Amino acid sequence: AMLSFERKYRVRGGTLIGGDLFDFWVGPFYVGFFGVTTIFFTFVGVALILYATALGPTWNLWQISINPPDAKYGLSFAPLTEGGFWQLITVCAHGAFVSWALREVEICRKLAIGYHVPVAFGFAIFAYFTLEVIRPVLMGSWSYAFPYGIITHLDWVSNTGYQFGNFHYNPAHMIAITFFFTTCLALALHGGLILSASNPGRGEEMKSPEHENTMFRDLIGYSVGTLGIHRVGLFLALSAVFFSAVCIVISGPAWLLPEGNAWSDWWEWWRRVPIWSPPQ
Ligand code: BCL
Ligand code: UQ2
Repeated sequence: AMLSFERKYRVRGGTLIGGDLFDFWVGPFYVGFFGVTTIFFTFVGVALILYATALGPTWNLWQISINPPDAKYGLSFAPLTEGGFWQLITVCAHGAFVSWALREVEICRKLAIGYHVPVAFGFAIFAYFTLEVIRPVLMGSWSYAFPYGIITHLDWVSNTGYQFGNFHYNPAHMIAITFFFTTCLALALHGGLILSASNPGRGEEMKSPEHENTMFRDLIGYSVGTLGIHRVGLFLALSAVFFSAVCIVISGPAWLLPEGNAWSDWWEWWRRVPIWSPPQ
């Protein structure tokens, strides 16, 4: 059922492609050209996963894995059962994610709102693209990409992590994690603050943003403001994902890593800072 206020937002136009052809809704969902392509890539991708699994050794959900090609195939096409399925599924995944983002764009255009949501989702797609395409291409082989499996992708993370000494010493990984944790801090503060003002006791009135501002002015002498906290939040979250992409793309393509490929050794420059290590 359509909510009473929804009708006036269900306007024609704003499509990027296809004109009015797919400009309609199915129940609550906007369809659009990119809704059709999202369904297409998702359907083909999932069908390929099921087919590759059927040819594989197990239906145990935890053990299913569709692996990228062996290093010997470099950046070329591999036979289906030797990584070819992984390659086709990866194409479908990118198709589905980008279609989803473009469908968000069309909805934003219809509503005449900003593109913040698709831009934000674009950061997630960028992280995935970095893992599965940019880094393997820079390293010369699809074999460096992560496999599609529950346990096996964890094994990949673990192996890749230890391949570079100890990933905790990767400076971009440190920054990414710090942004993830700070995002949680910001959302806990924000969620807590909003609920504290909007859950009045029985018979009392809901409190205003002035109360929200004052809570933090009293506490730390500063309030970032009701709009500001959302800017801070989006910045923190996007930075977390961006530095994640950085941390993995600098692990392998050997621009920054010292001899031996251990991130712990990268910090040698810090030990040599002249303040505590004066030149002899
Ligand atoms: Mg680490 C990566 C945290 C320890 C090795 N690590 C990451 C980062 C993040 C992190 C900063 C992953 C987030 C990300 O990229 O999102 N690591 C982290 C923390 C610790 C930690 C907090 C900790 O110890 C407390 N890491 C370690 C240890 C190493 C290690 C020391 C292993 C031994 N870590 C690695 C390696 C990697 C990370 C290797 C990475 O490659 C990874 C990274 O940086 O990747 C970029 C980005 C988000 C995405 C990629 C998701 C994209 C989503 C797409 C676009 C949409 C999907 C839709 C979906 C299919 C739909 C599903 C439908 C529904 C089910 C219905
Ligand atoms: C705030 C404010 C909100 C908020 C929050 C704050 C009235 C409803 C949470 C407080 C936020 C601060 C001080 C910034 C925190 C920064 C980081 C990096 C965690 O002032 O305005 O609006 O929700």
